[in-house]
Amino acid sequence: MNGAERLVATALKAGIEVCLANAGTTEMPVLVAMDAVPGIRPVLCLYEGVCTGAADGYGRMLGRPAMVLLHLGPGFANGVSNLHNARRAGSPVVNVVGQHATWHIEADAPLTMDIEALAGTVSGWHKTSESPESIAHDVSEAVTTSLRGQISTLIVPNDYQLAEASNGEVPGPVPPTFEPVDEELVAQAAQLLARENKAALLLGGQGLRERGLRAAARIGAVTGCGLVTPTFPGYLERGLGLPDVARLPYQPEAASELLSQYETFVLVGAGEPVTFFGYEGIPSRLIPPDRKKLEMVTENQDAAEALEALADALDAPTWLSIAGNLRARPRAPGVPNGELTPESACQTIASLQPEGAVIVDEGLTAATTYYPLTAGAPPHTVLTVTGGSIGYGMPCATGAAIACPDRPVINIQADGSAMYTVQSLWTQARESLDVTTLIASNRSYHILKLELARAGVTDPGPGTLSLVDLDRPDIDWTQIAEGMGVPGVTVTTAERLAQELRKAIAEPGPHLIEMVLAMPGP
Ligand SMILES: Cc1ncc(C[n+]2csc(CCOP(=O)(O)OP(=O)(O)O)c2C)c(N)n1
Ligand SMILES: [Mg+2]
Repeated sequence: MNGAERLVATALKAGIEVCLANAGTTEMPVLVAMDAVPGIRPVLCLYEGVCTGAADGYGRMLGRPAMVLLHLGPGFANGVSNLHNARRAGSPVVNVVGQHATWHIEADAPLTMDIEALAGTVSGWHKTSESPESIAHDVSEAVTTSLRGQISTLIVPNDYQLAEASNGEVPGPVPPTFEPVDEELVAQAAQLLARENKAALLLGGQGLRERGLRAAARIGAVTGCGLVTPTFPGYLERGLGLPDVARLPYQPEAASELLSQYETFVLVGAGEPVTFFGYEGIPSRLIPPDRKKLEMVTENQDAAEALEALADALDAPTWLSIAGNLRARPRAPGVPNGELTPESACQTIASLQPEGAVIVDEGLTAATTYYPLTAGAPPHTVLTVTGGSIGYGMPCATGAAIACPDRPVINIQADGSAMYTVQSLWTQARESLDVTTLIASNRSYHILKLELARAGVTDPGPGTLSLVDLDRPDIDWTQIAEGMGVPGVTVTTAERLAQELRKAIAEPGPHLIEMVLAMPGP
């Protein structure tokens, strides 16, 4: 076997099932190895940000990595934005980046770049293979380290991919184990929550998956504490049968208001909430300094285990004794009629989303009212733009659909952000992925208009407007979709949206619905 074949064989043995690729000459041996060592599903993405965003969605859904194959430094650079979101989501991702042949690097050929430096900005582990023989161990280590919920990047020189590599046995990946939770902190948190009736649990990581949420619900039942998630959770399970976790609003005033009702905060898997930007006169940290705060887990501890220990320490009622109440919530109000606005669009989606849906939310301003409507929706999963780096939604939906082919994926997608990685549609069509993309077509970077108004620019000039409006020309979403093999349709009323959404959910394969939104006047 050559180095590239060893690479693929080791990845396969380590449980890699999918390779999201946009390769070039330096990765050619790996492309050939896909046939020499079959078993990994190769998926072509037409931009590296699609590869990395899809790997993020895949990793969030399954808790294990897809492999991303990228071309040298420039290819990696194109993928960094969505690797940034993946890092913030704690997604396991394994990048394999081709490097020039070792003897060619000194020639400083056009594509030569400091790949290690780039990799360091987003990777928890990165390495350049030092020989053809080391590739197998390197791949194994890359998978193992990614399973801690981080990005691993392996850079493999082209000559090592081509050279014969020994066929020695390769260790499989070692699944990570969490460190045990700190019993002293569990006892302190239990004491705080038992005597403080204005307390909140700030949940993140495993705390937002079913096991953690059940324990959080038990804690809520015995102490009356609030349950809160950061503004952009990586992965959150929600709906009937699960506790309703309040999501911190994006706007700092609204976030402060939500938090101001609590005197005490127990952080379990979430960091301390901060404002998105530095706004003059508003503190960066949203929890006022005089409130009590207790951080229960480190990155190496399991938030779900900590929540269970806390529930037990509080003698909380069993899950079975409270689960019935959580299944009795009413669904969102029914499908509205008339003009399509951000609010009526959200209501329609919340009313129709089926059980098991994966909601990829990059709806930005159009989706502000969506989340609160879904506490009583059938059980579903929500993925959000963890790192605030836009252009994540369509790739992430693509990866989630590859990971979970039996679940309908609904991508609530703002129009400006959609244009960053719109090539995702082509991969969705080619792979027959069950993704419904709902374009929130407000034909602007609306959030920037809101931020301008906040900054006191209430009457922006034509130069400013030309940089935040997406008109002249209007983007033709149905043509874009059709051009990439995805059936597309435009709707302007809530009832038409309902009709098309029902149809898209019922039919297999990808669909795109442009929701032309009526926006309030200036
Ligand atoms: C990679 C990246 N580039 C730029 C931005 C700045 N930015 C934040 S939101 C936004 C525009 C959002 O417009 P759209 O997606 O249409 O959502 P809307 O505001 O209309 O709801 C931009 C450019 C960003 N967050 N990330
Ligand atoms: Mg927009």
